This record gives sequence, structure tokens and C-alpha cells, in this order.
Amino acid sequence: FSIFAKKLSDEKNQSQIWFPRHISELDQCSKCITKYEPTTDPRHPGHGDVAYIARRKFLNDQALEFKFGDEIGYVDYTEEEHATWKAVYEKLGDLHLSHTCAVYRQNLKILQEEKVLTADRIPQIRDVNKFLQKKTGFELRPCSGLLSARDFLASLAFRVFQTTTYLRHHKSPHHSPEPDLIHELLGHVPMFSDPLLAQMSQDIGLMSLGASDEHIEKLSTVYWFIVEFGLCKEDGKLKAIGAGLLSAYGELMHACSDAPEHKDFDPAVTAVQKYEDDDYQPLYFVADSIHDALAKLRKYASSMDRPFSVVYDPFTKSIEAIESS
Ligand code: NLE
Ligand code: FE2
Repeated sequence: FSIFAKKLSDEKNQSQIWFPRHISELDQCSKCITKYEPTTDPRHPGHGDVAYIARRKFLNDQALEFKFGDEIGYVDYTEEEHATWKAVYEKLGDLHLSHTCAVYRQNLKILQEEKVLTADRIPQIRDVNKFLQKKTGFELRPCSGLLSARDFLASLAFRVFQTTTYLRHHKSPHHSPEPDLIHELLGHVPMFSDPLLAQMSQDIGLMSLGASDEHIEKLSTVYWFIVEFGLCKEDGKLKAIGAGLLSAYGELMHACSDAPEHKDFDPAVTAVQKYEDDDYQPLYFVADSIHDALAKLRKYASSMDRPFSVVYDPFTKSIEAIESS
């Protein structure tokens, strides 16, 4: 028995699953998974649209070049892309006031007042990061598509959010089964501006470091149901906290209506629930509040056994693994 936590010895480190120890090592966490690509999937609205496919590849290739420490370049979005952004932004307008949680509404308002989000122009990631740094220290890092759950969650441990830079196809602006820049900006950014939600996302990230594949699967399912598709109750009404709802007009209405099933958020139950990644969810989890969801998640974390715990040092942006005694 020792009252001092020991650092993991190098020998032990080698038998462990690799994970990034410093924010710069996220450069090794950017490998993409091919799924739902307009080049190969006939269900994709951009399937067969040569110009869209080329544009998407150009933006993805640029994102892939990004390395830790680089300044994020300004992207010259096309008028068509600005128009898609505007269509989504304006259509969501009133629904954002009636169907979203207070945290979202407050932060959206600040983002609009500070002109970080405006209807006419797609915001630049570099400018959004200035705002987020001031609010919670979160930062968006360009990535070139879907990442493995392990890499994606590891980034969250450092308050880094891997962000797609291409836009959804203009033919279907109001729902996209895959993430795109509009979803990242309208769904995630206002929520990452909130200290509790930022902490919750980082906690899920920290829990994932060096975890078994089975635990990664569970954590990514919890992430899916709370950070992407979570609801909460406010004044007896269902309100969205999940980014996947906040950026999709139809599903936002659907989720808060009586049509789908609603269950209380309980991480242990949520972690093994099957989900839909092509269409609207048939089932949503409802938290009492973001605060309550965070408390439940922290309790759940203590039930996930790992032979070590991790400590994040925000000054050096690094992780220390502490062997359990
Ligand atoms: N359904 C969301 C949208 O249309 O913006 C994207 C969800 C990504 C997981
Ligand atoms: Fe997302």
C-alpha cells in the first residue's frame, strides 16, 4: 500500500495500448475511415456530382496536411457553400429558440452578438477558435473525414475537437447522416462554449485513453447518445443538447416530439444501446440537466476498470498515467 501514486514504468507502458501523452501527438490520430462517401455510396446526395466530389477532396486534402502548431488557414468558400450554410442557419432560426436547451440558446446569442456566427458567411475555424479559447479552452482541429472512435475520443481528452471542413451537399441541407462543417459549427461550437459540456466531452476523452476496444465501443456509444443526440428537460419540456440535433431541422423537431421513444439517461444502459447512423434516431436519452449528465458520467467512469488513471495537465497540455496501487 502506498499513498503515493506511481508513474507507469516504461516497461508497463509498452504492454499498454498506445495513446497520445501530449497534444502534439494528436498528429498521429488523424487517420480516416471510409464510410458514406459520395464517390462510392449511391445514397449520398453528392453521388455522381463531380464538382462536389472534387471540392470535398480538395478541402479534405488540405485538412490532412494540418499539423500541431500550424496556423489554421482561411478557407475561400464558394458562393454555393455560403448559400447552403445560410439556408441551414435561417431555417433553424426559430426552432433554435424553442427546441434547444438554455445553454445552447445563451451561447448562440453570444456567438451571434460577437459576429462569430452570421447568416451570410461561413465562419472561419481560426476565428471560432479564438472564441472557444476564451470560453472553455476547446479548439477545433481540421480533419479530413470520419476518424476511428479511439482517435476521435483521444482528441477530446486534450479539449481538441476533430472538425470536418467540407460541407453537406446543397441538395439536402436540412439533414446529413455524416458530420460536416455546418454540423460542427451550429451543433458543437455553442455547446463546447459551455464549461460543463466541455468538461463532459473531455471526461469521455480521458476515460478512453488506453481503454480496451470494448470500452471504446461503450464510450463512443455514450458520446453518441449524449453529446450528439442527447435531450434534457427544461420546465417539463424536452430540449436538445446534442449537436446532431442542433444542426438538423427535421430531426430536432422529431426528437422533441412524441414520435420517438425517450429513456432516462443512464450511462451504463446508454453504453450498450444500439443506434441508427443513417437516419433519425428511434430512441433518445433524456438527462435531467447537463450537470446531472456529467455527475452520472463521472460515477460511471469509476466503474470502468483500467489498471491506471490519467491526469490532464492543462498548462503543458499533457497526460500523466498513474498506476493504480
Ligand atoms: N444529423 C446532423 C446534421 O444533419 O447536421 C449530423 C450528425 C452527425 C453525427
Ligand atoms: Fe458531431
